Amino acid sequence: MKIKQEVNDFVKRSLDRHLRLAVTGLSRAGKTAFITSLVNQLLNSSTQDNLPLFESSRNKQLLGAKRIPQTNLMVPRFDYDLAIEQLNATPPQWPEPTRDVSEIRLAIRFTPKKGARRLLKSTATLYLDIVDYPGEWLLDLPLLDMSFEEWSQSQMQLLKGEKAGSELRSTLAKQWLVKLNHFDMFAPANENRVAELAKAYTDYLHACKDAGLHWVQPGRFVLPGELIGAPVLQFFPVEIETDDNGKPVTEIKRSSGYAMLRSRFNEYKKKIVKAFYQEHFSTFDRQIVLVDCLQPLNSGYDSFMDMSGAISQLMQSFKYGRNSILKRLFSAKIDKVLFAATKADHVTPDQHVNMVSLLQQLVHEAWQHVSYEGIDMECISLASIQATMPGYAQAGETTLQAIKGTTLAEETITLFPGEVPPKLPQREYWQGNGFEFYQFRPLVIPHDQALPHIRMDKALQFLLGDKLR
Ligand SMILES: Nc1nc2c(ncn2[C@@H]2O[C@H](COP(=O)(O)OP(=O)(O)OP(=O)(O)O)[C@@H](O)[C@H]2O)c(=O)[nH]1
Ligand SMILES: [Mg+2]
Repeated sequence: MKIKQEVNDFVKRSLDRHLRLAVTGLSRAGKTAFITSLVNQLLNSSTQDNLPLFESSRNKQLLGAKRIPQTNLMVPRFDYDLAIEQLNATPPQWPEPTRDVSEIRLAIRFTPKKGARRLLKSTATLYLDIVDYPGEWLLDLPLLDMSFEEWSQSQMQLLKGEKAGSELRSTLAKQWLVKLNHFDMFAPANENRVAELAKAYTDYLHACKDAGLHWVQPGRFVLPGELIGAPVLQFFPVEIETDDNGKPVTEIKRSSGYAMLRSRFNEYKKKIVKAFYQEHFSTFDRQIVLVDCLQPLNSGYDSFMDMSGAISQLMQSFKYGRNSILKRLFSAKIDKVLFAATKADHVTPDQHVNMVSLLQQLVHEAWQHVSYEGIDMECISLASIQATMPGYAQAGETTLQAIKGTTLAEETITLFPGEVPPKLPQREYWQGNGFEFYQFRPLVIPHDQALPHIRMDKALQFLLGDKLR
């Protein structure tokens, strides 16, 4: 009896699997909504039938899922209960914005169907860690290969509007540049003065974000988490003349303001950027990148181009080639990356195809490179938490596809929000045309029902399907 039990335990252990799934996207892309829905769908999977595209759910292999304590005790817990509480409020509300990395762990029990596992007629468990982290952190990767001088020069070009598409930035940067002009970087360092200018620089980065721009560097300045006020987040680019080797032509005294900025920049690279890749990123097995294409379409050309740049930048983190920065830091593990255009319920179902092709274009260039490195990639559109219902509206004689939902101001409306361009739009697209994508509040859902969604099952199939066979 005892031996049988031991054999069973052994078999069970060898069938169990672990997977670390990372969820990222730029601010407001829909990360919290996605994780909340993913956890909710899995917790309800044994009793509800709303995941037809998720093979193990369709085949009734999923026995159930429960939350268990996470193993990484240094990272805050993803607050699933709070998110559900807010979605169940009267009227329902979207979960609060989140600002830092967090994680949650699920144990998913299933009946394996294939090969040896089937013969053993055992059940197995997939331990799934889901990690939520800001996509902005991935925008800092190129810093690792830059000196303070190089970084300063590249940022200055943006601040002064010398790079294509940087007009909006340069307008927002005007005041800060005036302040910088009064800063004598070769004089002995004055910490308070540096802190003051760094604060003004951070305000400028926030102004960029508020204006719909996503590509801000250093990324941690706008999402400081517990590092708020720390000197490692107090530096800024300066205008410096360099020689052919990229070294400043002026002699830099160790006590100068310039030396202080440079050493903080180097510290930021080491303690923040490098540490994130080594401590977090290197542990991920799979990645989903959430992209809100609709908000930049609403905001205009600059915002869209900026988002496009940020996505290409973000893709660099999946370049595992021989000469990549990442290769020097750790050996790659990620084998699947899913790109998902979120909030698909903001447009009519006939526009979902366009959402996917637009997203494919956004990631196209880097896509080719990544698939070359052997990572499996896919683009889909989804709504983690569906807030509208598809329907029809009458415009004179013609019947049009429409969506119906309740706005954040509690007004129920039926509308056709517009067409999503299937390709990267040209500047002219915004002239006259414009997009009007409304925000809707979540639907009222009975407490015992899983959250309504669009294609969460497809995402689950891509990300977990092969681990639950
Ligand atoms: N209609 C609809 N709106 C969504 C959906 N997912 C997210 N949203 C909207 O997008 C907003 C941002 O979603 P979050 O999930 O908080 O996004 P996030 O990426 O976690 O944002 P930060 O934590 O601020 O970076 C929500 O408050 C909703 O208004 C969805 O599936 N459908
Ligand atoms: Mg969030």
